[in-house]
This record gives sequence, structure tokens and C-alpha cells, in this order.
Amino acid sequence: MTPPVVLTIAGSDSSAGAGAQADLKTFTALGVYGLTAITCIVAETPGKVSRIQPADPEIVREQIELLLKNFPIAAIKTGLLCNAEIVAQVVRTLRKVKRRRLVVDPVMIATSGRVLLEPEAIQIYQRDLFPLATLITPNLDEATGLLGHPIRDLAAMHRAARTLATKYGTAVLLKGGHLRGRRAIDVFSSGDRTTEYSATFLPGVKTHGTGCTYSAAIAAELAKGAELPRAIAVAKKIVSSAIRSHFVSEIWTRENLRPQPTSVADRAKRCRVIPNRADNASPARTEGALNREIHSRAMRDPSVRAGLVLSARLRMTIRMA
Ligand code: PXL
Repeated sequence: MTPPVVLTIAGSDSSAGAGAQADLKTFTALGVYGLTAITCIVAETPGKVSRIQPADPEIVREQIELLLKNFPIAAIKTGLLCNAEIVAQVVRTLRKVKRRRLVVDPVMIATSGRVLLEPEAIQIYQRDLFPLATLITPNLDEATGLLGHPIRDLAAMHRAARTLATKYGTAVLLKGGHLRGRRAIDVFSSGDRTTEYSATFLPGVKTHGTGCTYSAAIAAELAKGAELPRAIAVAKKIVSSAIRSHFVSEIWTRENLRPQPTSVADRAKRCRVIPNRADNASPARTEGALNREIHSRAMRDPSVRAGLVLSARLRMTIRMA
């Protein structure tokens, strides 16, 4: 059986945590085949955009049209579209798509706070792109920009999601991660219904590319035939697990850069893996079991696997130095 095909129209993130790279990793993890139409090249590290080079709008159009003609694309997502000309070109090509399943992530502001879209481009989003979408996925900053007033609590999120759904004639998933409560709650509105999607908020994790991963996962699930509410529920779980695993991955990297590991109990405490009684009986086994536990946990998550490769490379470099 061939896997469903999903297209992302997005920017390239050199640090590969966001943008088309994050989308592709998510598609692969969810068992769909990912295609890309690149809109711009962003030189950046997590949290710091250095430079953005837009692609020629014509090459953006050509990538999309070529892919639409040659692949059975089951769902599409848009990420960073960079400027007004590219947004307009994307709208023109997407209007021609029949039976469109389109997730629009209105990437307007980077996590670092950098504004990524000019006002003219935002106007085209609102007038032309949003009405073509199956779902739009603004975060609180983006929704605040679209509505012109701040959204301070959950009740205001419900009102904002409903208003945006009516205003643009599309379903809305308003992401509330930025509210900084004990739960990370998102509000879905499709005009007639409003649903909350909730997960534990993990403070202190530096996130980069979670919005991209979230919308890519929704598009992947839609391509597999899921209805919107189910696609969002699956995607929310994946993003939360990626954020949790990222935490494990950071510890893993730190631990493996240590020249002399400390005691097993100490290591276990730091790794938040409590050795079981049988392991306690034999320190040598505990060390190995602990490593295997951390490793197998991390290896279950593809984004963490990338972190592990990086940590292995760092170790090699340190040994060679
Ligand atoms: O996370 C937003 C985002 C999306 N796409 C690209 C980016 C960024 C953030 O910097 O670089 C390409």
C-alpha cells in the first residue's frame, strides 16, 4: 500500500527544528510521504533568526503546480510564506485544487518575537488564503494581531476562536500555549462547536518549531482520512510528547558530555528514571539498564533521535580533540 502524500509549502529553517524540515520529520514519523515547496531560506539557530532570503514567487508557483500535477496529494499545509507576492501566488495555485484539505499555519511571528510577515501579506492571508483553508492554527500572538485586542484567559480564547471562525469562514484552532497556565489548552471552533484540547504545560522548555510540527501532524492525519477533531487530538499528543522528549534529550546530551559519570543514583535522579529494585541489587547492571532505558525512550521519538545524533557527533569531536 502506498502512503498518503502531504505537501508542505514552507520556509527552510537551517537549524531544522521548524519550517519544512520539521514538517518532513513529522510526516515521516506519522507514516505519510512528504513533499515540499520552499518559499524562503532562513539562516537561524533556535531563538535567533539571522537572515531570511525569499524565493522568487515564480519558483514557488512552479514547485506547487508540478507537485499537484504529478502526485496524489491528500492534504496540504502552509507555513512561513514570507512576503505578499508569495502569499498571492500560493493563493492562486491553491484555488485550483479540488477537494482541498488545507491547514494554514499563519506563521507571522517567530518564537524569538521577530515579525516574519509584512502587513500587506497579512491582508492577503485574511482576504484570500484563510477562506480556502480547512483549518487555521494561530497562536495567541497571531490571533491578537488578527483581532486587534489581547486574549488574556480561557474564556477570551473561546470568544476569539468563534469570532475568527465566523470572520474567515473556516475552522480555527487557537493555540494557548503562551498563556502559561498549568495546562497548555488549545480551543477549536468550527462555528457550531467549540472544543478544548489540553495537555500538561511543561515550563522551562525552550520550544522551537512546535507550531510547525503541530500543523504538519494535523495535515498528516487528515491525509490518512481522519476528521478534524480526531486529527487535532492525535497531533496534540504528538506535540506534547515531542516537548517532553526534548527535555529527555537535553539531559541525555548533557549526561553524555560528562567526562566522568557520577554515581548511578545521582545519574538516575538527574535523568528522572528511577532504577527498579532488581537493578539496585547490581550497580553494573543498573548503569547499563539506565542507559538502555534513556536510550529506548529517546529513540521512540524521531525529533529526539536527531538530537542524539548530534550528541554522538559532539562526543566524537570531544574525544578527537
Ligand atoms: O516557527 C516559525 C517558523 C516557521 N518556519 C520557518 C521558520 C520559523 C521560525 O523561525 O524559520 C522557516
